[in-house]
Amino acid sequence: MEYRIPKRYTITAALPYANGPLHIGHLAGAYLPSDIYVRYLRLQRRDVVFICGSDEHGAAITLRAKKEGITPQEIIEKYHTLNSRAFADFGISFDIFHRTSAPLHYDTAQAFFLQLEENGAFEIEESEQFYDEQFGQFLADRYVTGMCPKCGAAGAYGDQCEKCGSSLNPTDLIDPISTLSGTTPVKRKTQHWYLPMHNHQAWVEEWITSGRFKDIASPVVPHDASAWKQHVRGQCLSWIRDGLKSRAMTRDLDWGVPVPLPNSDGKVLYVWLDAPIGYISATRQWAKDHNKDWSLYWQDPNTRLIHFIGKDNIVFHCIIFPILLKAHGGFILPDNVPANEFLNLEGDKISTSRNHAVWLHEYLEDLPCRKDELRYVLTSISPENADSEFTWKDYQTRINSELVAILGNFVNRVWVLYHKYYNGLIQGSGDQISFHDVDLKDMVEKTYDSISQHIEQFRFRQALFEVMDLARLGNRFLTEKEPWKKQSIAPVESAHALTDCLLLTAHLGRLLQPFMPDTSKRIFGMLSDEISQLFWDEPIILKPGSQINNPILLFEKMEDDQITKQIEKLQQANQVKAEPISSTMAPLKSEVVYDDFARMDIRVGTIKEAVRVPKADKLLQITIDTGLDVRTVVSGIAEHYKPEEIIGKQVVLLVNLASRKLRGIESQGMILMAKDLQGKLYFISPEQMIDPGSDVS
Ligand code: B3M
Ligand code: ZN
Repeated sequence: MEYRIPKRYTITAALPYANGPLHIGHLAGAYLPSDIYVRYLRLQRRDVVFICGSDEHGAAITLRAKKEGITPQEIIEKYHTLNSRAFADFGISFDIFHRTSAPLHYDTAQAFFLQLEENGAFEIEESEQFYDEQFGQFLADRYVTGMCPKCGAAGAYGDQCEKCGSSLNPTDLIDPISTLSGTTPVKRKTQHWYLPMHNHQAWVEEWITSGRFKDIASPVVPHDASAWKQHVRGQCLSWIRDGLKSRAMTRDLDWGVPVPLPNSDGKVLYVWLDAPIGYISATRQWAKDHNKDWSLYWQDPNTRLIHFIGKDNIVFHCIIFPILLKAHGGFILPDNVPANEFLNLEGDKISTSRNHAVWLHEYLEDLPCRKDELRYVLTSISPENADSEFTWKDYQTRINSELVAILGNFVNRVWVLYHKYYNGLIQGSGDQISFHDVDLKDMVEKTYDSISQHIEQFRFRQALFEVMDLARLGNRFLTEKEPWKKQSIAPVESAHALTDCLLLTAHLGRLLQPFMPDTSKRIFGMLSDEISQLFWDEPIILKPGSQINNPILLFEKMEDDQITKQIEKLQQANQVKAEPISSTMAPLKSEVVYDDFARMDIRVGTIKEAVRVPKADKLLQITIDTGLDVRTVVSGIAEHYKPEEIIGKQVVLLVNLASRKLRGIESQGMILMAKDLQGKLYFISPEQMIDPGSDVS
């Protein structure tokens, strides 16, 4: 498909809820594909902005806060910090990782809502919503579960059934239960602003099916519906053929962007109205930081807007958000939404609640030098058009039999032979080396074209396979030319063959940049001190007579014990969730008098640092600001909390406990923890951040 290159690109990746850590399913679903695509566009010197951030509203956050006994604000602080650090450490190259709790987002979302209201985009409806009488609050979508009316699955949420993907309204559920109190909710009248999506049925259907949108100047790149993935268009069409229905765009919640209208106390924007506007507010923040005009990236038809998401977000990005953008007016619509399917893990769905996941921050702790290996494996098994499966054995096999045995081996052979015969001095004449072997040259050029086509069509695993095929070709070429045999009888031919291979490694380095940026950098570093990146169209200058550097091993083999450790870790994690430790309630202790209690000095403290105690699985060494001083406390919570998880948390501690040495560390005080019947430990924290040193009595 030939088309003019768009003037600029806005690439968004789904804003992860700030209510839990990232796992490999998130990476395979949206973040790795989008990062590959953006890195490629930058190498093509295209004007691109890569947008992401934390989705910090919605019932999922308040539910998690209630579960952990902390505030929603503490939840989002913890996970926004954890996730933004994990993305950065892993190398997902967002131009901005913003957040929907930012004031600029509130301004943007409320202005967007007011414009919709002014345009008459809403219908105000009074409806019956589920209400939890015990908690005295209306129940938003995720606060209600029940049997899915479509497929009969238990545990469907009020807005969506995870089993069959159906989008639901809470009142559709059979035998609904409040997730707050576990009781059957009652129905109460409440007023909300509804988006009458049926009024948009005609143009949405036209837009999704015919591929050319009529009454906005068609974007530079034809909205080629055929370029949309089959499963994406299929889900949209089934939604459309079901008939688009009105959907409430506000909720009765105390956590979210307040509705900016009179008589709307206690009402916030529906999270799926709020969050996609987070892409716009993030772009505004980025533009402010970089002196750019944000509107060019959202309101200029010469910009190509592409949303990278997982399949559970398709209708929100392909139908609801486009309707909102159109109803607001002046915005471009997504040109493509190349949603991925799901990644499964060791024969089961990845599940946060069952702790069945490979967490990104833990992977980076356990295997810090294996970022590109994970990028390689996840791209090779990317669920681009169907669910796929990650297993640690397959991870090991792909590293050892592909990265080590093919790519790493080829580059290493070239370097060893080049140093052996030429001491690393690049052979040839003229300003730069070029291919002697015409077939090899042709193959390389064809591969660039083919890889570009695949990437432009979001076929990243095929693109990566073709890079690896080029490395296989290099190994075959080297074996056929066998310079180690012919060096003495045909030195010129051998020099040509080895120099062709050297040039081929430079092309491999360039082609790998979107997929495995660290590996590319290492190949470039072996070739020359002057090359740190190679644009797609840039000539590769390797001067005859210049010196290549010493070889380094691109990849280490993955040993069995490393894999066994990861598999056991996953099994233990499942065990912890699957067989909760049953314990009885602690017996009542003997009576004390008030004076006994009055002698204890109990304060609120803020955790400033936390580290594991070497060779002590249960202990953390924690630095706490007690308001009186900053002190060290050793606490037996390492099997329940990771150090990075508790930074910034406020705790209650006994500050006048006689200090004692634990594993050689002076511990001054004791943090008070609650232990539930399953043996899990919980912090006792004030309901909001208060002064360290506040007295507890
Ligand atoms: N946070 C859903 C998710 O994390 C939602 C994406 C919002 S993108 C605007 O799956
Ligand atoms: Zn269902």
